[in-house]
Amino acid sequence: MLIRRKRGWELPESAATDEAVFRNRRNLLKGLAAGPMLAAGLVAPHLAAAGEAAAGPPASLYPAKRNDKYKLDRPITPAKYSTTYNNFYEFSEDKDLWQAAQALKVEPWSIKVGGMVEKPFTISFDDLVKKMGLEERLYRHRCVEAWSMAVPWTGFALAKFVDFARPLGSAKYLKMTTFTDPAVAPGQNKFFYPWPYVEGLTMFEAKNELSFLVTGMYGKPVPKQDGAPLRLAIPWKYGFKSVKSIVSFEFTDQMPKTFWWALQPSEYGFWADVNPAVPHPRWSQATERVLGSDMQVPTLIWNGYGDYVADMYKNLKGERLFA
Ligand SMILES: Nc1nc2c(c(=O)[nH]1)N[C@H]1C(S)=C(S)[C@@H](COP(=O)(O)O)O[C@H]1N2
Ligand SMILES: [Mo]
Repeated sequence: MLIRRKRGWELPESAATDEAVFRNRRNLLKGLAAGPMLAAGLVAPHLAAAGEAAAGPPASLYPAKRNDKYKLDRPITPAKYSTTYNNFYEFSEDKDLWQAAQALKVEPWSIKVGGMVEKPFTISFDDLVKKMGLEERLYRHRCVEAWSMAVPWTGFALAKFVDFARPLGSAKYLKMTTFTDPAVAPGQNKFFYPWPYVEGLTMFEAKNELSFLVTGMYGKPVPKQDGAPLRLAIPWKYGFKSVKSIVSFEFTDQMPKTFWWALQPSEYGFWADVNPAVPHPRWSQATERVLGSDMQVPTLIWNGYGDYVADMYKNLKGERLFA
């Protein structure tokens, strides 16, 4: 008889790492591990506080000017929570992976742009940042596991990057891929995951003004555990669409087989737009836990960004938009 092994992704996050447990574990770590590790010089002191791993030379570009158009309806999540409670399966299925993620080398970092474009090219992260320029935006982030945060991201509009990449008119989707390096990312040795992590958007979505490529967080380069040096922020979709540590952008006319969709199609689809009325097969999406507190707040359709995005979906009613 086949004995089915329980895998990390089969647990709702709330069961996998209850935050109280997580906090206790952190305190334990602080008391037991961090001291000796700091003493041994294994962890830079500034990392021990909030994992503020810096990426690359453009540090001088921070903090970037805030674009005040995008307002929050709640306080900014303190960095000590959003930089120590992460989803990054390349490093771990647990949330306390920020130390493990420091193994990622983000400099130099090159980015491939290809597929249905006028001319494929490779560009360094540093050059790309110089070309695009940076701004800060306050966005909410809603994980499919029913927790949320509110973050000042630094970066540039994905629409601006799309223009720069010069896709062909026949391109329908943008496929984005995370690095592959099992030597630094132990999760990538787990064969049952469909590595590398791939995400995708339709061209309409990619060009929506909210779609944002992130290089920074809290006015500094984005920490490794949060997706350095370049990640996506798509605030109206579940968090797994916001792919981290991107190395490739490919324009295509085929809907990309995204990571979670490939792994568990009955639970995670391509669209994954936030909707409190459509439960996950194993839990409700009606409310969300505010990261860093025990507060539950109602979840909003499109995570509250309907004014910006609802029109894109008017003619897509037949699609499974909300899962
Ligand atoms: N490459 C990669 N990108 C990823 C993930 C991942 O495991 N690997 N997790 C996703 C999920 S489920 C969420 S909620 C966000 C979490 O981002 P954060 O750790 O900065 O909060 O990253 C997304 N991007
Ligand atoms: Mo998530």
